[in-house]
Amino acid sequence: QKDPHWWSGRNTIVHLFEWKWSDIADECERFLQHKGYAGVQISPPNENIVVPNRPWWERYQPISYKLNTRSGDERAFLDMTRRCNAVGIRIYADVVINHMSRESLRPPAVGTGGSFADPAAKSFPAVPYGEGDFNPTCAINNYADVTNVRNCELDRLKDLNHGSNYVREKIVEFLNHLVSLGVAGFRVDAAKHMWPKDLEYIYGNIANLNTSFGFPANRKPFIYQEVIDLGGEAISRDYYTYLGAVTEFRHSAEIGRVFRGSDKLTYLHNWGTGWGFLSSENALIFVDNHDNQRGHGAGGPNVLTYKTSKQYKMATAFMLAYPYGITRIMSSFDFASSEQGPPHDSKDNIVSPSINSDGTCGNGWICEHRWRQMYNMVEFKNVVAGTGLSNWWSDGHQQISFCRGKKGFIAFTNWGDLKQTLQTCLPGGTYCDIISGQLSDDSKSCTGKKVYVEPNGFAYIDIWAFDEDGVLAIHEKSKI
Ligand code: ARE
Ligand code: CA
Repeated sequence: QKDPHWWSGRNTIVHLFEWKWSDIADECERFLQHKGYAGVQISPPNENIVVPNRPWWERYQPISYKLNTRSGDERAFLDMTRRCNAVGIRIYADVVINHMSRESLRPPAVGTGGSFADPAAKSFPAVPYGEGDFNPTCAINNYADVTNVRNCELDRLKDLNHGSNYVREKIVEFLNHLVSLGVAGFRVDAAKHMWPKDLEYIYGNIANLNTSFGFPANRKPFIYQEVIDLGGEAISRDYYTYLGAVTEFRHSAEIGRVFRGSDKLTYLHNWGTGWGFLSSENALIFVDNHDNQRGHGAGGPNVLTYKTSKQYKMATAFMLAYPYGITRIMSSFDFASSEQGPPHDSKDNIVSPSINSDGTCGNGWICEHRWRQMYNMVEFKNVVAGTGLSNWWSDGHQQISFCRGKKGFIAFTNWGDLKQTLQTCLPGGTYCDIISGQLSDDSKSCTGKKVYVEPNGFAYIDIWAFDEDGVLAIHEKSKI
C-alpha cells in the first residue's frame, strides 16, 4: 500500500489544509491539473466537535464518522472526488482513527453534523461507541513507554481500543465508505499511538479502490502514516514501514536548519538516507506540515514556513529537485495565532479563497501551491522523473548545483553571489529560468532570466545574493 496511484507524469501532493470540498473540486479543474500536481491531502472529512472560537484543531476531535464538517457534506465530497479524479488529481483523506474527542469544556459536546456526545462518559451515540470501546483513562506522559504511548490518551482525547473487533469493524466501515466515494488513500493521524498489528488488520480489510473513479481493478489504498520520530523514543518509524509509507519529520527539521544557514548546502550531496532518513519509497517528505508550521507537533524552531518565504521557496525547490521521497507541499491559510482556524464569515462558515489576476489567492489564504516558484518546481520534478543526480558542483560552502539526467539543471546560493560557468547536462540552446520567470506563452521568450547553454552543456550561471530567489532552474521544457 505504498503506490499513490498517480497518473503518469504527476508526482507531488498538495495539502489543501481546511479547504472546502467545493473549492478543492474547482482547484483541481482550474489549476492543479494544468500544473501537473498528482493529488490533494484533505482535512479530516468526518464529523468533529464544535469548539468555541473554532480552532483548526477541533477537526482532530471526532464525534462520529458521518461526512459532515465545515468543509462540506457527503454530496459535496462525492462531487470533489468525481471532478478531481476525472482530471487526474487523487484525493487522500486525513483519517483520525486513534481517538475521539476529549470532554468538552461546555457539555454537551455537539458535532459539526449536529450529533451529540458525552466524551467524559466515553459515549458517542452517533457512531455508536460506548465506554467499553475505549482504553482505560490514563495520560500519555512517557514516550519511552510503548504501552503508555499506545494505550493512553493523547491530549486527553478518548483513546479507542483497537483490540476490540467492534472498534476495528467500525473503523474499517468508515475507511471503506471513503474508498467507495473515490479516495485514493489515507493520511493516518497519530499512527504512533496505535499498535502496528491492529493497523495491519484494519488496513488489510479495506476494500479495493473504486474502479468507477478511474482506478485499475484490485488496487489497494495508498497509506502514509503520521509517526513523529526525531530519535530518542521507544517507538520508531521503522515499526510502521511494513504497513505503508511514513512521514519523515527529520526531513522537515533538517531542511529548515540547512536553508536557515545553520548548515552548509555543500553537505546536501548525500541527502536522504545519507542524512539518516527513511528509504525513499517509505518517506513522505515535506518542508513544513500543518502542525509544525505553527509550533505544534515536532520540528522545532528550524521549520521553514511561508512566513520566511525566500528560504522556504529554496528549501521547497531543493526538496522537489533532489531525487528522494514522496513529496508534499503545504498550502496554508494566513495565521497570527497558532490556534486560530481557517478564514470564516460571521456565521463561522469557512470562506472560499479568492483568486487574484496573477493567480495568487486572497481572502486570507496563502496558497503556496500557486506561487510560481512552487508550481514550476512541481513541473521540474515531473520533467526529470526517472533520472538520477549527476555533476554535483559546490564552492565548498553555500553554493551548489546539479543535473538530473540530461533533462534538468538547478543551482543554489545561500550566501554571496554565485557567478560560475557550470555543466548543465542539457543540449545547447537558450533556456528560461523557471524560478525568476518562465517560458512565455508563445515559447519565444523568457519572462525572467535567460540561460545560454553551449553545445558542450556548459553555461554561465549568475544568482545574486539580493535576488528575490537564491535558486535558478532550467529543464528541457523551458527551452526557447
Ligand atoms: C488540543 C489542545 C490540547 C487539548 C486537546 C483536547 O491543544 O491542549 O488537550 O485539544 O481538547 C491537534 C493539535 C492539538 C490538539 C488536537 C486535538 O495539535 O494541540 O489538542 O489536535 O484537538 C503528538 C502526536 C502526533 C500529533 C501531535 C500534535 O504523536 O500524532 O502530538 N499530531 C497529530 C495531528 C495533530 C492533532 C493530533 C495528532 C491529534 O497532526 O494536528 O493534534 O489528533 C514529540 C513526540 C510526538 C508528539 C509531539 C507533540 O515530538 O515525539 O509524538 O506528537 O512531541 O506532542
Ligand atoms: Ca491509542
